[in-house]
Parts: sequence; structure tokens; C-alpha cells
Amino acid sequence: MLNAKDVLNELRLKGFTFFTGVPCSFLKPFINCVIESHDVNYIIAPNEGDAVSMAVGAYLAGSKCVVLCQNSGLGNMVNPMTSLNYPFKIPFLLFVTLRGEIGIGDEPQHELMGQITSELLSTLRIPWDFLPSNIDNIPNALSKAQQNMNALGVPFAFIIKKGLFEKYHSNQKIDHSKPNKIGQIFGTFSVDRKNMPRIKAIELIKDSTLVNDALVFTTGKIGREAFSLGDSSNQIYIIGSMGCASGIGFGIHNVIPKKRVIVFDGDGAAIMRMGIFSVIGYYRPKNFVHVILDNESYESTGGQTTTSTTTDFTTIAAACGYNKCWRVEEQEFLKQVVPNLKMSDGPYLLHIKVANGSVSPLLRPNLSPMEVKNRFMYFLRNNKDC
Ligand SMILES: Cc1ncc(C[n+]2csc(CCOP(=O)(O)OP(=O)(O)O)c2C)c(N)n1
Repeated sequence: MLNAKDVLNELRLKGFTFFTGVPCSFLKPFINCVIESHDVNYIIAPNEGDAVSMAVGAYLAGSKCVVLCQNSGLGNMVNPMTSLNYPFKIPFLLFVTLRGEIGIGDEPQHELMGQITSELLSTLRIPWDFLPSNIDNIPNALSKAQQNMNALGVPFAFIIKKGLFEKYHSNQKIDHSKPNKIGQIFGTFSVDRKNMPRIKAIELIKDSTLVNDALVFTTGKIGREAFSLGDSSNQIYIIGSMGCASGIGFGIHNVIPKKRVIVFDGDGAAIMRMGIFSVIGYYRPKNFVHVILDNESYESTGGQTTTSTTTDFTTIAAACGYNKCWRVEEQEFLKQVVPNLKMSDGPYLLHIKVANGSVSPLLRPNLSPMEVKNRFMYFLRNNKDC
């Protein structure tokens, strides 16, 4: 059996300091120990996919990350692991439990996943092993995992069987002292509005940024429009992993909180992973700007309608705890709003109604995802304190 503190200590010695995930009872002693160890960072994830996106952001900002989850949550990770970690070559350590292991007797909802956990990891081309049950074997196992991650640039998974960890005495209490503060909302949308071109909105915000700001663009045409306006090392164009840009941006901010991070999201993408609003509102990152460019459609895939016409992102974000939220439809109002985003009293949300359609010709980043990532990581490493 393993002692949670001993395992965490071995991880610390190997430099793993950023933890996130969704709990599983098989991991209870270890997760509780991580949460209560204040020299490492544990971020509560709304789902396992967002845990991956936050770990990716933290990795970009220079942290070594561990994602903790139940095997039932593996499905929630498949999209970012295939379309984000794989093309950008971003590793993390995954601790995944084995509910439903053949022969142990478990609840019916775990039966199938218990049979296919290792197969699923192999299908995802994620090297894996069982976490050793003897602490003496943990350092070597971690070294092997690290070598794999270095060589392949993909996650490495440790499968965790029932009863692997000894009981851990937890003192955790839910903290009700944190105020449930509802943010301020500014601006309104008119019924007969004429939405501004999306590229104009991106341009106005980009023009107001400083060279040290980190800009994260969601998948699809938003990133391509940003690239068309001008490329630079403080910009990362996310591909695939729809909805993950906000989690990635939050992960970056979490590791280097002085840095202003601006996420450019689409309405479809924001709706896909709305759980992250609750996380951002809970942790209240002060230099975090979440821009939603709302064309009321999935424009990148042909302009099909989203459900955003009846979704008020500012009310949702404010209710989750974003500090200041704006509804913007006029370019003049956008110009007035952008200076407010530098006041370090975020998180901020900018819900901008933009016209459907994109600029023509629309360029594509002429760098590979790995080149964009390496350049962006270099930028973050050399601009940590501003
Ligand atoms: C998980 C996932 N589902 C579907 C897609 C296909 N897809 C790529 S971009 C896109 C539309 C994104 O819509 P939105 O965020 O509103 O941005 P817009 O295209 O309107 O700029 C879709 C559906 C994807 N990349 N990933």
C-alpha cells in the first residue's frame, strides 16, 4: 500500500507542482493530501476535459502537471488529448483509477470502462503502467514516465487499482467565508443592432494590448482572423479542442498571475465548455480577460445557428463570480471598454455581438502547432513578471 504523503513527496522531488482533476473514491487519500498540501497547486476542475485544458495552460507557463481522475472521466478527456495534446506535443502525468476492474465486483456503470481502460489508453497512444504498490518502486516508475513524456511529448498514465492508498486523515472543510460575489454588468444589446465585423472586434482589442500580454485564440476562424491581422510570439492559435481556450488561458494565468491573459472565444466554443465559467469565477484571476465573439453561429463549420441568441453570457459569468462583464455591440463602446481591462480587478468578460462571416482571404498560421507552442512558451518564460 502507498502512503499519500510519500507519493506526493516523490512527485514534488520530480518537480510536479500543478495538480487538477475530478475526484474518485479510489484516489480519495491522495487527492485530499494534494489539496491540503499548500506547497503544490490543486485546481478544482469542472470535468476531466477542462482538467486537461488547465494542465495544458499550466504546462505552457512552465509547470509540470498531474491530472487526477476516475476512469469514467477518460471519455471527457478524449477530445483535448487527441486534438490538443497530440498535435502540440504537450505531456502531463495522468493518475486514472480502475473502477470496474474485472474480478473485484463494482457498480454496473463501471463494468465496461473497467474492461477497456488500458485498451482505451493504448488506442489514444498514451503509454501507461500500473502505479506500483511499493513506495520504493515509485521513483523509478516516475523516471520512466518522465522519459516517455520527454521522448513522445504526450501524457503518461498510471492506472490506480482499488485500495492502493492507505487511509489519509483529512481536515478539509468547505470554506463558506469566500463571498458569493456577483459581478457588475455594463451595456445592453439593442433589438435592431448591426453587429460589427468580427475581425474589427479582434483588431480593436489587439490594438489595445501590450507586448507582454498573452493572447489565446480559440479553434476555427477566430484564430485565423487573428493571424491575418498579424502574427507574434505572444499569440497562440488553438486547434481542435473546441471550448478549451478558456481553460488553457486560466491555466497559464494560474501559474503566472501577473501576466494578463486574454482569451478570444467563440459563442459555440464557450457554450461547449461552460463549466469553466464557474471555475474562473471561483478562483477570480485578476488579470484574466475572457472575450466571447458571438456571431450566433458555428461560422467555422458553415454558419449553423448556435443557441447563443437566448444565452446571456454576461449574466452567467457575473453570477459565477467574474468581476466585471460587458455587453458590447458598438465599436465606439468597445474602444471605451478596453482600457478597463488593464485594471487588474478581473476576471473580466466581454460579450461582443459580431456579424456572421469572416474576412477574405482568410490566412492560416504558417507555423506548425509545435512551432507556435515553442515560440509561445519561450515568450512566457522570458516575460513572467509583466
Ligand atoms: C469537440 C469539437 N466539436 C466540433 C468541432 C468542429 N468545429 C470546429 S470550429 C467549430 C465552430 C466553432 O463555433 P464558434 O465557437 O461559435 O466560433 P465561430 O466558428 O463562429 O467563429 C466547430 C463546430 C471541433 N473542432 N471540436
